[in-house]
Amino acid sequence: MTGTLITVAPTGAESSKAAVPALPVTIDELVATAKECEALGAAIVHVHIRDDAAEPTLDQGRLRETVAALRQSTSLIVQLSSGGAVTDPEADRLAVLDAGPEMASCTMGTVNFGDGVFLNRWEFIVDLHTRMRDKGIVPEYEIFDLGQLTTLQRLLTQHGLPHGGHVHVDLVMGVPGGMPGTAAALVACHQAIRDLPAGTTFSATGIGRSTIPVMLASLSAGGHLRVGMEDTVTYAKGRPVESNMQLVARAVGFAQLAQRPPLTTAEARELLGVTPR
Ligand code: KMH
Ligand code: ZN
Repeated sequence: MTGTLITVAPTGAESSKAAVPALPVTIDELVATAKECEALGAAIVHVHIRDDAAEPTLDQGRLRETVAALRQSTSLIVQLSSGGAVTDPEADRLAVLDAGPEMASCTMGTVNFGDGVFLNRWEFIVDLHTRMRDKGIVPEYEIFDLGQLTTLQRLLTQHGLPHGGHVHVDLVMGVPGGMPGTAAALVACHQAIRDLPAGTTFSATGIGRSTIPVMLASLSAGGHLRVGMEDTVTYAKGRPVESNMQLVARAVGFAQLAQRPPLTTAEARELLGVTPR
C-alpha cells in the first residue's frame, strides 16, 4: 500500500477552550469537524471528549454518544483515546473500551508530560492490550520515546498480536519529557520498528513546532501522518491554527507532493485489520 493514512486528532486533553476558541469540544463541533476532515482525506479520528464546561472527561455516556454520532455522520475509523488526561485514573481509562470504538490508543510506557506524568505501568499496558483483543478493538500503540518500542516488542512476544493481527504504531514526538520531534529521532524509531512483526506500520506526529519536520520525515521514511489541534495549535509563527481542517489540508498537500495520496477509510480499514462496518 503506497498511500498515506491520515489521522486527525482534533481536541486532545491539554488545550483549554478559553485559550484555543477554535478547539472542537461539543459533540456537534466534533462531528462537524470530523465530516470536513474526512472530506479532505482523513481516515481516522482520534477522540478525546469534553464535558459541558469544556473540561476533559471520560464519562461513559458521553463517550458512547460520541461514538454513535461519529458513526452516523462519517465513515471514519473511530479511535478513542485510552490515554485521557494525565489526571485520569486507570479504571476510567480501561472503561473507555466499553464505549464500543473500532480502535483505541494504547501507550507503551510512562513519560514525563510537561509538568505532569503520563503514567502507564506495565500491568496496565498488558490489561489494555488484552482487553482490546477480547473486545475486537484494534490498538494504535502510542510511542513517546524510543525505549517504548522495545516495550511493545516485549508485549507482543509475551502476550501475542492484537486483534486483526496487524501492528500499527504512532510516534508522538516532541512532547516535553519524551523524544524530540526530529528526523534523527524518527530514523532511530524506524530502525527499531524493523524488529517488530513484519508489516508493522507507523504514523508520526510532531507536537508544536516539530509538526512539519516530523511530517516530512515520516513521509520520506514510508510512514503515515497524524495531525490536529491535540498536537498543534500554531499554524506558522504568529498564526494560530484556524481549524483542524487547515491542518488536515496541509497534510494532504504534503502527502500528494510525496506521491502518496490519502487512503480512503475503506483502504485504511484493510491496512489496519479493522473490520469493515
Ligand atoms: N493526553 C495525554 C496525557 C492518548 O490519547 O492515548 C495522553 C494522550 C495519549 O493523548
Ligand atoms: Zn490523544
